Amino acid sequence: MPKIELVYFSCHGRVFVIRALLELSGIDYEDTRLEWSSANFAVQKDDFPLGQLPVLKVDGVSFCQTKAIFAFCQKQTTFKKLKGVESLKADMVYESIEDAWMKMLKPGYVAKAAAGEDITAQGRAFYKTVKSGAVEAFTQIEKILKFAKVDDMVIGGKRSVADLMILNLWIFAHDPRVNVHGYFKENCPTGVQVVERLMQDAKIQEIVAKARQVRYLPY
Ligand SMILES: N[C@@H](CCC(=O)N[C@@H](CS)C(=O)NCC(=O)O)C(=O)O
Repeated sequence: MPKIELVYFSCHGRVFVIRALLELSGIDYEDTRLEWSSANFAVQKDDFPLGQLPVLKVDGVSFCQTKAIFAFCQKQTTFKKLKGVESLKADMVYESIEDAWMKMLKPGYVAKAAAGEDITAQGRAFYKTVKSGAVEAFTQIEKILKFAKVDDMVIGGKRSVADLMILNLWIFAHDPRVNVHGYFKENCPTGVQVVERLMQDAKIQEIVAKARQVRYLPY
């Protein structure tokens, strides 16, 4: 097993599912968390392949790009292997959730950029805008879960990254700044069932309890 270090900020941002994957598979890795605006990040920025995070160091060699890191970590998991169509379905659900989530986030980034220099005003604009897109996003997620005939697991009997993506959205919705868990509950009841099923696992409960102590985004 190679020596793995995941370098990211001290928030969930792009890596909640990646950290959860590694932890649930019992993979020993160094979880390096830098402060968003810290001297530490500024000093190391030039050492990162494109000056951004996440970066995965494998036996000391750095790699960037969330999707590439995710794919690598997915190959290391101890999750039951999915068959062809199961894998297609899990990926379809995962990608659909990501699309709906990005559609909710993007106008928030536009509003944040237009809010001027004040970081508090930026945060306010971001979260207000994101909140206004939450019902549509969760309704869309429910639609794909229903289409995929999900009950309480995306692939019955096999945990997949699609289940973790739903948990990721649930954690995002419960972040006190985002605060859209009521919309999640109302508009994505199948997602709630998936989270409740995941939460029957003590390791997931531990991951969730720890995750809820951490901000989702740095602003
Ligand atoms: N395409 C890259 C984008 C990475 C990215 O935008 N990282 C942000 C944090 S989420 C970052 O490092 N921002 C700090 C900076 O650019 O100085 C990926 O998917 O990993």
